[in-house]
Amino acid sequence: MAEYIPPAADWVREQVELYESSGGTKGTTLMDTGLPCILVTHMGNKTGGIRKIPLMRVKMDNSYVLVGSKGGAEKDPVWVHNLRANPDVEIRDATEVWPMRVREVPDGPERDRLWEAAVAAFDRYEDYRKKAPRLIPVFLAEPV
Ligand code: F42
Repeated sequence: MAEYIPPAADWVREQVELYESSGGTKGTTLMDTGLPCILVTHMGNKTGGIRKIPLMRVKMDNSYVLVGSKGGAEKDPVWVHNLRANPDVEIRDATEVWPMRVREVPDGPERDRLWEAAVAAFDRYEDYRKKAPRLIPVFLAEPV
């Protein structure tokens, strides 16, 4: 059985722990912004370990848009590599947990629509888009 390997960053690890240990009743927002987050449980593509990351909640019908912004950093977050290698994930949205499958959405009209929904949910994504010297990866997580 693969084991859980916590996120490297303290603030992220703490949010994951609070979100999960409270059954999705606490730690469900980005710091004090009040903006909702989801938890994406997935598999590390090198360690095979269980990885959990909080992302902003961008809901579209019964799917979620996952945005590899990492604050507009130079490089993609490494969870992007994980999702590309293993598309089967589990999404916790507050008290509910869903098995989902992700697919990366290439540049084009569909991605434009997902991007619009993402910015509507979290306007800082637009700042990150301007800052990042890369096309920010966008995935759509759909119910299996
Ligand atoms: N990040 C976003 O990109 N988008 C968001 O919308 C977002 C929202 C958000 C809300 C709350 C919060 O607490 C954090 C939020 N974050 C958001 C940050 C997000 O949770 C991640 O911390 C961030 O995106 C960086 O992701 P990362 O995968 O690059 O994490 C690094 C720092 C990390 O944990 N590295 C690990 C390490 O040990 O250094 C390795 C993690 C890993 O997955 N390793 C893979 C494995 O096999 O286990 C290998 C990966 C590889 O190919 O190298």
